[in-house]
Amino acid sequence: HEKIFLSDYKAFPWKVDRVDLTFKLSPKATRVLSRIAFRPDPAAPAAPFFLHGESVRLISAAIDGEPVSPDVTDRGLTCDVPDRPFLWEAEVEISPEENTALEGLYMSNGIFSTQCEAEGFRRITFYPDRPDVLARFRVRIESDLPVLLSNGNPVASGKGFAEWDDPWPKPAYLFALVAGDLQPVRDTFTTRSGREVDLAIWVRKGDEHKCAWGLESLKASMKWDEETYGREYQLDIFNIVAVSDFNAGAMENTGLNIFNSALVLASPETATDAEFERIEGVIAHEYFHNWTGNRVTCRDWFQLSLKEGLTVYRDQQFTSDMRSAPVKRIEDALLLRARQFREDGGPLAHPVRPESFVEINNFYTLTVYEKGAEVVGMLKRLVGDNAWRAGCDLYFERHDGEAVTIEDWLAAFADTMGRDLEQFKRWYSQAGTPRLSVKEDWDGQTYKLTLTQSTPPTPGQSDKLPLVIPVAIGLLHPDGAEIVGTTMVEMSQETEVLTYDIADLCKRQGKDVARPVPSLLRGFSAPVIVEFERPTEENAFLLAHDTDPFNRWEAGRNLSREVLLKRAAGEEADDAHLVKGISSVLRDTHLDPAFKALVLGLPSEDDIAQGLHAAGKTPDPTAIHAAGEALRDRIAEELEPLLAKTFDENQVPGPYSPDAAAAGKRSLANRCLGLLSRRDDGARAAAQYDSADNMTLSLAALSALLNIGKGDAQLADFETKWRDDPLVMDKWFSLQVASAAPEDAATTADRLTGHPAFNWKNPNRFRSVFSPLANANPAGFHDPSGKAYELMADWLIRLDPVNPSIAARGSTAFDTWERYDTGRQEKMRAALQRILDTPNLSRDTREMVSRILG
Ligand code: BAL
Ligand code: ZN
Repeated sequence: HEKIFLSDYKAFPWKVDRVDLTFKLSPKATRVLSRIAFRPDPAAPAAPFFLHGESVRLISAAIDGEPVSPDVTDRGLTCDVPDRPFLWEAEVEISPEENTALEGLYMSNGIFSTQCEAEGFRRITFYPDRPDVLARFRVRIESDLPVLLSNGNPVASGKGFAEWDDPWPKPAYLFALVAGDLQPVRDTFTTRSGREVDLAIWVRKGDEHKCAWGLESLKASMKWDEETYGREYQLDIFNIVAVSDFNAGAMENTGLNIFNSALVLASPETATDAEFERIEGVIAHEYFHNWTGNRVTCRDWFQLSLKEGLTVYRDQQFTSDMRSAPVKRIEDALLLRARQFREDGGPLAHPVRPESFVEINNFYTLTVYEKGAEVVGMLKRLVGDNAWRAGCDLYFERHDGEAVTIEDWLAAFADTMGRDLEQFKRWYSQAGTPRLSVKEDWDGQTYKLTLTQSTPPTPGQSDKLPLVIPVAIGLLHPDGAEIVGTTMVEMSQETEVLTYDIADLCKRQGKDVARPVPSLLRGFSAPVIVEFERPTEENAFLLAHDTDPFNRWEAGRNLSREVLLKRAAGEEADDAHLVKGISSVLRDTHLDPAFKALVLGLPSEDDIAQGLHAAGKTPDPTAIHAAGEALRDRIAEELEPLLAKTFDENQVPGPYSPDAAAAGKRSLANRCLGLLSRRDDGARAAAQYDSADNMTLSLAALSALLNIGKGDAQLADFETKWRDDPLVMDKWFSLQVASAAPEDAATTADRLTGHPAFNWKNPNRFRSVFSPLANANPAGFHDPSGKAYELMADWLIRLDPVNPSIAARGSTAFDTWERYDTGRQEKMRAALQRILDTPNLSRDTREMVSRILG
């Protein structure tokens, strides 16, 4: 399988003026007629005429009405073409029903649906399937199905057909088509220039009551993008379709977003608070792509983060504005550290803009998305709010309707600011998580901080250069007050020394001269790991006094992390500061319940494994799990009355609302419930399960029960109640794997794969068992028996020929093998080798497993 390189980029030698497509839909044999107007592009280098095409059967082709016989391979076709504008016509046949990979046109539960990003359009017809080829699409759909949708505006319809026209040139990856027996739930939005846009979410009959939140979120997103970025929507119609078989979360096709039903359908009875928040964020994300991705798109797939990092950053800003900014920042840092730092520190590490790939589907990663968003956030911190908005405006103005690069993006800011961003650009090309080590010097008068940056080697990149790192720093006086407020230090050298005349500062503020306590990387101002050994007392002090909410939380996290790191390595650790700190936070009436809930959450087991590995130790997942369980027992025992009081005080009366305040209270109460269940034998959880009128409460109660080895009756009740709701049943599957005792995790997952409702070809259901096995139950996945490794490999091998992209993604379960003891390493490598040795393994999985094995 050939590797594709960024450095090999060449423009396509033709422009496409128009694309006319006719679909004669049929599950087994859909005919697609294409009429494409090509025109030579004198600015592009000459090359043979090549159209991508995979799993499409060519019936006939013609140029300007004359039949032609192109050379067809399994990747596309070449053909002799005239040296002037010409009309290409082709008829092909495809089989949506046999398309289990869910790329191109496929069937999901009787609905025809498409997924074309990144390279799915070539499974629909022969086409220059690359994002820098933009064209106007007109689409005719012929079918007896009642609802026939495509991008843009509806222009004609009648019995058995509908026609759509998208006036905005777009790359093929944004093409979409949906046909089926769907019901619309409608609303409208009036744009700031006074145009009325018809909104609809299309669902299967019976799901109409789950659309209100999606529509609210969509309207809020449209308004926010007008107010925050001055970006207005251009079409008269915006459709969202919910489909139950979908590889990813959602897709931003112009005017016709297609969503995994899990990320759009919500009712209080079926979706948790976290899901409401996520749906709001993903609806916003896909909507924001209208400008960052669709109207200004990517020149090639190496530039993926140009649209994804920026759009994630924008959806993070949106959620911060709709909810709590500090809470959102902590949630984003948690995700980044848990998943992106893991990726960046292992065999799959790659830059935000990769330099090569075999299968682009394998690069829809945490690095491209989440680290990409951090890079955008750093850019904003460095240029400041005004230049940020001016730079964005310039970017949109310059490039509307174009396919561009990271260089074009940065040039908009360089030109706005008159500032060179060449060094900053290294964030896009250099992989690995930078370390920021900090040393203090104090002579009784002057306080010095020495910051040193370094980035460890990553596969294919041994030498690293210094980055531009915005480091937000504050200093606290030991009396708890701030003596230096948040200052943004722009680090660009390997080492920077910051000097503070503390004697003078203290005198001017009427304080005793004393060594200050530094609050570093406030607000998580850069995606780096701070290496700074602090006495436990100092973390306790910052947990009580830091004015920066992120670092206040971070200080609490440092306390629990220190205890867990030591205990998981078999060392003694005193947890008195931690318990006292949690107690003070719970008692503090000024703090937001959502924030308190985050402080009550302990670091994940993978986080501790990462920490031990970074310290040169071999993590033992079983010991890490045991340390976490013991610490939860301790906190529950020490703080039982306070937890009970907090639980009682954070009950939310009245009808359910997914707003941030109510969700924050439920989150805190549910954290307390999890701990209290260790003391009351599950009495409160059982009562909550019985009385719950929403999924947030019932699922938390069920989880609390399963975590203490109880809950069989409730689990059975849950199944009876929800057996006809697949999205809720996904939670039922997941929870059992996540909360299984480590030694039972593989057996539980194996048993669940035998459940009659385990439809493994449905990505959500497959993931409902295997994602928690890989991610939520590390001690179970790494059980020394190796049973979970075996099970995972068996299922990835089975899934690969059916859905390669999901199988390839699943293989990341093994990307930490290098961290562990030789016994586990050998078992993991054997599992990976077994996958690699499978005949006809997909390009997707082969690339991933080869990279993981190194
Ligand atoms: N473009 C793929 C789905 C998303 O990131 O929005
Ligand atoms: Zn996106």
